[in-house]
Amino acid sequence: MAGEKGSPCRLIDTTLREGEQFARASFRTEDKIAIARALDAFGVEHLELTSPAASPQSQRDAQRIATLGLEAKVITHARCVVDDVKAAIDAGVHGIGLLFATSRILREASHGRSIQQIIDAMGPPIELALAAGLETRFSAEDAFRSEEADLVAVYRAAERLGVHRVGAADTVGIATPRQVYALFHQIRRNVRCDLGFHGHNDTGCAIANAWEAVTAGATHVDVSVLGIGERVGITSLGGFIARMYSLDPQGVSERYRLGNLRELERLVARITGVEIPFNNPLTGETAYSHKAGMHLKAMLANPGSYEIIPPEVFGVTRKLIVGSRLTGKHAVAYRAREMGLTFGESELRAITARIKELADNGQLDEAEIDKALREWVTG
Ligand code: HCA
Ligand code: CU
Repeated sequence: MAGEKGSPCRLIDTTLREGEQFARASFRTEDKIAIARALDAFGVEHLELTSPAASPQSQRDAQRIATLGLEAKVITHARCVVDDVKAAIDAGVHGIGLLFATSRILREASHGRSIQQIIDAMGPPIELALAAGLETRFSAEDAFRSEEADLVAVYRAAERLGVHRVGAADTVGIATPRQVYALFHQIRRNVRCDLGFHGHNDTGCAIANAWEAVTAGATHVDVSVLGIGERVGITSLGGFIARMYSLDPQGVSERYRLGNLRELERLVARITGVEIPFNNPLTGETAYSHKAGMHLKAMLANPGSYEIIPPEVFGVTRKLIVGSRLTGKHAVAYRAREMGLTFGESELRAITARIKELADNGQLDEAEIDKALREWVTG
């Protein structure tokens, strides 16, 4: 295991960097502090902030967050140029995440440098960051549209300079899990330093891709709360926690304060003015809703039947939807029992049939179900 006990990797939460690039985010200083504290309480290992060189307020905020005394290491993002590194050093952060785009399309559209020119340009900023004692990462932007040989050349050069970590970013969300595994496997064979993955979710693969990176040897994964970031965002903290928890419940429980996830997501949703998606892993409104009669029957016998992660761990509650046309007699009997009513087998069949008939005109909510059951009894 590459990470510390209980986790196969370390989480770099970038809600305050990638997340600030989300269309609806415009964080005030107090928002950033609240988010940083909540992430720290949850237990992420690193917090990544917007480059202090981005704006005067970004510089002041980075300085402020770096001195909050958080357990998490506070790092900033930065272009791979000396002035940006100086701004990060002045902010007093623990580490810096430098990057250069390596794909042809971004080299042409963005910075206009060849691979050799990138290698030449990365020396001074990396050396400055290392000399200042910063934990230093060098990442290739758009790695999955870059030539593998170019990536290896750039990473080897970064490692020779002494970086602590290299990173590969799926900037446009194009990678498949298999491609991520294959590339990370190759990078792992070529450099010995730590290795990070950052992946966008344009095709819905960000969580799977992050996990494949870890499987192939990544030591660090970028996440953000609710996955917020450019376009549709990146690997979400909650989704990635679900992925890891399903594979190692004990380790993940020991490492993170899982009961805090929901409040953390609510905080970021409130600040950015978005709803938590109904199908958000673990905490979405329907994440623990069960409806079909066959499912309800098995759930009543054993909740593990259709839940891989107990909702209590995340402080959320299960919902059994009894009043649909898909319901079954076990579900109806369960609701009746809760109301203190018991029915014999044939009566139960009849009342179930009645509920299905009623629900054909629209799903019954709890009050309507209860009314139907009571009316059945009173005739
Ligand atoms: C960006 C690009 C980035 C960087 C990722 C990284 C990406 O918005 O600056 O630093 O590894 O997706 O490539 O977010
Ligand atoms: Cu990104």
